[in-house]
Amino acid sequence: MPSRSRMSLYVCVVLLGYGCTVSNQITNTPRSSIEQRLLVRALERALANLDSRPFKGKTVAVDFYGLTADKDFAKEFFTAWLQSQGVRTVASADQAQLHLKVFASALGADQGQSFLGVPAFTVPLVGFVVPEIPLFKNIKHAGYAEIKISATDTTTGDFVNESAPATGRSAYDDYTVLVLIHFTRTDWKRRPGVWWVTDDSENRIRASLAGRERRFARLFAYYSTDRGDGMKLYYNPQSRAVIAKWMLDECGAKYEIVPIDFTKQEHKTPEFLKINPAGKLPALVDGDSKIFEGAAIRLYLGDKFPEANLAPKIGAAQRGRYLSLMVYSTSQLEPAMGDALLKVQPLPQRGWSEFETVKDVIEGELGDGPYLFGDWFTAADIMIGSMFIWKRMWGTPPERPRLEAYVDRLLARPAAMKIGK
Ligand SMILES: N[C@@H](CCC(=O)N[C@@H](CS)C(=O)NCC(=O)O)C(=O)O
Repeated sequence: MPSRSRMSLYVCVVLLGYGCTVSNQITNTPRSSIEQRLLVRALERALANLDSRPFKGKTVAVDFYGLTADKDFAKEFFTAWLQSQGVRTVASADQAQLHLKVFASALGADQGQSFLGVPAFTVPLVGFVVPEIPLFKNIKHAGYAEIKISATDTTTGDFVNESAPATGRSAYDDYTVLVLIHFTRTDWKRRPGVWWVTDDSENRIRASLAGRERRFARLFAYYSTDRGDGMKLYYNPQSRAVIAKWMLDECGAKYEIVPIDFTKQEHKTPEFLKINPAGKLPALVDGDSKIFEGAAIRLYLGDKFPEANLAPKIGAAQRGRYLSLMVYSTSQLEPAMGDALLKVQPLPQRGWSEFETVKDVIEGELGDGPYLFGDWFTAADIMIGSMFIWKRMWGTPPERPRLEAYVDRLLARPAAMKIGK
């Protein structure tokens, strides 16, 4: 007689064998609270891209047009924003200097879903309903707002100004991941947390996960999403391509390594120069996109893999500081460190500070850490951290203690860059 656990395993196998499905669908639904938040965020971001200066200090009357049920809310929201920008609004066009026609040509939220698992179905004859069992489910919600203002003079009726369309986007994704692990029934133990396991398998799992359960679940999530299949990283283990590889691995990306042999000048062949005209590594090819310069690769991947959460999104308050640190890394830190290691006297006219000053800046940005954005590890840590990791490998005397501790923390990450591998 099969045990209960075996029976349930049989049921799973039978269901998977017959009912497993992968589906992709886009739906439009009445506004859920997620969609409401997405709309408001997209609207805020579109407004942040609008130039209110032509209307500052003026008295305006607003007519708002939108092909959407959310138009009344959007009108009030827009009017409040105008007022916060120092624009006076009045209800009647007679009392206004300008008449603003505001077109919300797009204001909506979409939802896309991909599903891997057993869909809900009714067992024939018995009528028993088996509920949906997701092994993996990825729901992507996206908000979009586009706004354009056309202004006329209320006295003369003359057309005064038309703004360019300002757009805002927002996103919210959620995943369901079911991890099935089968162990023997003997010596079961309940541990706070997640697992029911036997003693020795528990030790093995705990050792390999070591507090990274969330990361483990994320790996499963990526399994069914776009992990960049088909991307190619042109690579040599003795080059800056190891930093690009670190970023790809932190993203959970799927990619192919194309080895480049420097001794055979493979990075100067006509084919490679079509990918990177500078004839250097790293270079990344993603479909029709060819990306060269390490910083560009990190920026590209940070945006391509929003699930990996390695970059503040466009429109987020931290985005500006993030971009600054990304660029600072190659335009100041790298050449300043190069000067120091090669004992070259830096010239301020060349656009970067001397290494000690750069270290002051980075220590200041790091603060109490552990990363440049506090607890949040981002691509900026890969950019800046990789330089100090590389410096340590160069074999120079230890850096300032705070920077050394930062390097230790970064090297403890499983995906951290490995020179020579
Ligand atoms: N700023 C470039 C530097 C690229 C670079 O200098 N790469 C070196 C390897 S670390 C290279 O390909 N050197 C070979 C050569 O220039 O011939 C980047 O970050 O991508």
